[in-house]
Amino acid sequence: MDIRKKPIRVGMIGYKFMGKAHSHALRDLPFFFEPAGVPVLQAIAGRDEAALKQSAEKMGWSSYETDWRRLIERDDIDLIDIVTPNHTHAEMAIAAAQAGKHVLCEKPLARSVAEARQMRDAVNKAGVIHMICHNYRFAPAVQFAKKLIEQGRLGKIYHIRATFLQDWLMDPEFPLTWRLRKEVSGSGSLGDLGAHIIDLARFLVGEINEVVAMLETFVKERPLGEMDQHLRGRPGNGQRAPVEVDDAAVFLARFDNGALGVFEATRFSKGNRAGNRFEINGERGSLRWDMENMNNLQVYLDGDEAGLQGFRTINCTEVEHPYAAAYWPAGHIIGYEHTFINLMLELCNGIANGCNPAPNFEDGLRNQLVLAAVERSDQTGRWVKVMEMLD
Ligand code: SOE
Repeated sequence: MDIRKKPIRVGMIGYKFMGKAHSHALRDLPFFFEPAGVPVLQAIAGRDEAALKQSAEKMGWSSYETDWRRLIERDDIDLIDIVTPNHTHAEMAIAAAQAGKHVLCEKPLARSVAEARQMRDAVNKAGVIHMICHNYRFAPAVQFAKKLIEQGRLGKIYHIRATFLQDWLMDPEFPLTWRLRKEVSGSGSLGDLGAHIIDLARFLVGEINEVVAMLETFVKERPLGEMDQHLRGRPGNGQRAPVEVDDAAVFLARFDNGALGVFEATRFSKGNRAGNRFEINGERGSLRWDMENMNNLQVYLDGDEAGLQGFRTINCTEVEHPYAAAYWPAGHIIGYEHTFINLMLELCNGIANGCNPAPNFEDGLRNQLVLAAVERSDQTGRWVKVMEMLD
């Protein structure tokens, strides 16, 4: 490590799917970029010692703790990275902030507005740097879309249509994984997938003012068990329990700037594995992005001669595209894992330079307010103002 650079000693709580994505990003960050602060993979925490030891060795962590509280108490840790299920986020993030650690937290920030607010207040009170892991913002094509919008190339924005479509939970015999247990996850597809497209919409279009929504749970009961997207874990044990969260969330939104949004987050969209897509229409142009083809941005801009008008595909791997120059020569694409590296760059620079990156806990809270408004609208059958949810 370059000794002129500030080391950022990381303690990560959790070590599974997101643990792998974060560990990889932290390790690869100084390989591709010159961050002002260089992450040091100091320790991970989890409960199962054998699995923890194996993961620490495989992912390159120097040590481990079987109690996350002990990790937070250690004075050789600067940043706590939370990659555990949603019900643990608030307690861990608040304890980390109170111990003076910077905090990175997986999405959704919390299970409720009340928890998210306490988390936001705790990091503000402690004066630590905080960030929420909405990684899709950091795809070069999404950042380039933001640049085009900010440059005014699309003019006034009228519409966003955003979806996050999956199908891995459609089998009614798929067990009641933690993502389907309300007390653990807070909500279903809404918080898991909807939170991502709400973040993209807030980033690209602006604040959502009000929503009207429908939630649906297609499979009302599932066997008890715990499995992940790769079908690893414990299959159902025969005993069944009710599903208390949504399988699908569909809502309309009106933005503060007058734009209209149509959102769909579902786990019941056969054939769609990670259909995280948006289309934005402005007065002078339109943009389209699809995560499964994440290097490309489809761009339509007024000005082309009649007969040649249409969407063009920009492969966002040129030096002009955000983050792209740090990787490979133009045309040599990057993937899902690189969105996390780009996010870690902003976090480590933020910590080293003492300025808070985005999206942070303030964004996490704003996102949570939209999630809550969607739920309230589904329950009441009326339009709900996002700010109503702060009361
Ligand atoms: C599962 O539905 C999941 O892994 C989400 O939890 C992630 O946030 C999303 O990026 C992919 O799908």
